[in-house]
Amino acid sequence: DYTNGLPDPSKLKEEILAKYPRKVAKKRSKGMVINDPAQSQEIGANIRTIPGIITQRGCTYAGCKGVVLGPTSDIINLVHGPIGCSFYAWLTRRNQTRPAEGEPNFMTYAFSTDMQDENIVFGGEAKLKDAIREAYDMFKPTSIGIFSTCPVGLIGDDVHAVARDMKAELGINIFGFSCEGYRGVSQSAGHHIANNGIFKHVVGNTERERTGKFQVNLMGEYNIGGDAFEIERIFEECGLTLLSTYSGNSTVESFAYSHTADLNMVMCHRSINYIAEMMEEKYGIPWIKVNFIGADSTAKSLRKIADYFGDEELSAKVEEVIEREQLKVKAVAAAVKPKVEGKLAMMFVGGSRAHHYQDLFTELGVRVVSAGYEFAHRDDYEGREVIPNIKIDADTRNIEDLVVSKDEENFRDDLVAKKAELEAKGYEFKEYKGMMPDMQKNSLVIDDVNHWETEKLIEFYKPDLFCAGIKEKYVVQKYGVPLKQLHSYDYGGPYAAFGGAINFYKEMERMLATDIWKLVDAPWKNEPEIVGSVTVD
Ligand code: CFM
Ligand code: HCA
Repeated sequence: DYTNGLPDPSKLKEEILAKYPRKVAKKRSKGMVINDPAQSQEIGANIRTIPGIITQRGCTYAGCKGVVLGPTSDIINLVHGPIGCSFYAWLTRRNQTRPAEGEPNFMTYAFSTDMQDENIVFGGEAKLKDAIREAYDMFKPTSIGIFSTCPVGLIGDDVHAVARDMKAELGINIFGFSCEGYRGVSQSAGHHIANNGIFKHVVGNTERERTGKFQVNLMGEYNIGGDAFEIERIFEECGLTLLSTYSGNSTVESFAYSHTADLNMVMCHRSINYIAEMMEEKYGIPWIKVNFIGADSTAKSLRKIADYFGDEELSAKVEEVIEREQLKVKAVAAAVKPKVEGKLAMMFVGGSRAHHYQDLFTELGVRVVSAGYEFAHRDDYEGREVIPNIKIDADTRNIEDLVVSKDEENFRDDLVAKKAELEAKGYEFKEYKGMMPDMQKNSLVIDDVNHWETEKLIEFYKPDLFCAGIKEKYVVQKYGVPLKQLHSYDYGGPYAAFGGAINFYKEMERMLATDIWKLVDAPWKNEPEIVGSVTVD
């Protein structure tokens, strides 16, 4: 309970809301919840940002091109639009890849049609076709994805028709995404569009002979700062065969045969769950939730995977790896914890990490006083329900019992309503837990936090650490509060799995066990306006 020794967050909420016009205050009020894990609370999430508010959110194009398809090395991701959308998305997400010997890596390039005024006026389809031909001639890729930016949607270029024509002309896989930035309320819409496109155009295109006893896909692990490399190491040591990762250190080639896996493991709450659900429905591959952020969560997830397969040898191997790794992890935690315990942290990140990274802080005894997502949906906050772990008939692949509403808003309610019915038929149920049930009473949960609220939070809590992204970093640091980027990890990482936990603890020691930040004075306190002068020789 954070009331103990900490100011009452309802005062802060009141103060923030008092500044807004009445209608805005009403809307923002729903997005700010004083947490009580014992209650079933609702939060306003996945709601359009009010114009004029400085949000952290990104756009649909960012979610589709940058997030989901971005970390895939063997596809040419061609942006159809003016050059800015390409240039500003070029290598800004810190995902890494290690292509196999002789395999291409197109991730370091920025491919764009570089539309000009005349293409906006007269249409850009011809230019797009030329760009595809040029990219094909130069790089001979096996697939090309086309990403629509806002102007493309406004002028009505048909990227899907172009993709079909060019696929016929060149004989490689070419597909388009209507992921114009303005669609939806955030990058979340872009994830969904990307999922649908990959499922339709890639998944199931090839078959593959079995290469391991336990074949798995890892979904929602994007290899930021090399996270996937550490997870891959652990899987290998446990004897799990990783067919494909969506999409960190990944290839379109592996997406194409990923439907031959035995199990999908879903890590990110909000970017790839759609493919997991579609694969379950079409191919009968069950999915479970996992989390490899935090050493204890990693151990828990490995045990969950072993339990799923119910194989003694695998379980023994998993226990061996956990024991060996935890020995190293616990030694570092024991050294760092006394130096950082009791410090206050807050985190506002994406649609998943603001939840998962709390496990690392718990391991160090750091208190998370406030947290929120940029674009997550209500489930990712409130989720306390369990959803069925469907046992699918291997022969008939019969999953008819699962057919519930496909309407995303009602999906979970329908599942819950069906729970008793399904239980009676022998289905097992699995956990799908959001952030709120995992957070302390009276912590402040805020969706789509904005610039003004961030300032108020800092003044109110005077946190020892703020976790967010590049847009917040320098403003927060000028307040004398260190900011750790949980999107890019700044220059650090990996932070996933056991080796990652050790790196994170050490980073927290560097950032929290020092008073240097308290010496920083916001420059605008003394000098609200900086007047510069330029001398030209
Ligand atoms: Fe999933 Fe991600 Fe996240 Fe996300 Fe993102 Fe990201 Fe993120 Mo930045 S896929 S929701 S859209 S875990 S890019 S790797 S860090 S906001 S919390
Ligand atoms: C995105 C990508 C981003 C941005 C990170 C940041 C990422 O949303 O388009 O704002 O620092 O992780 O790279 O989330």
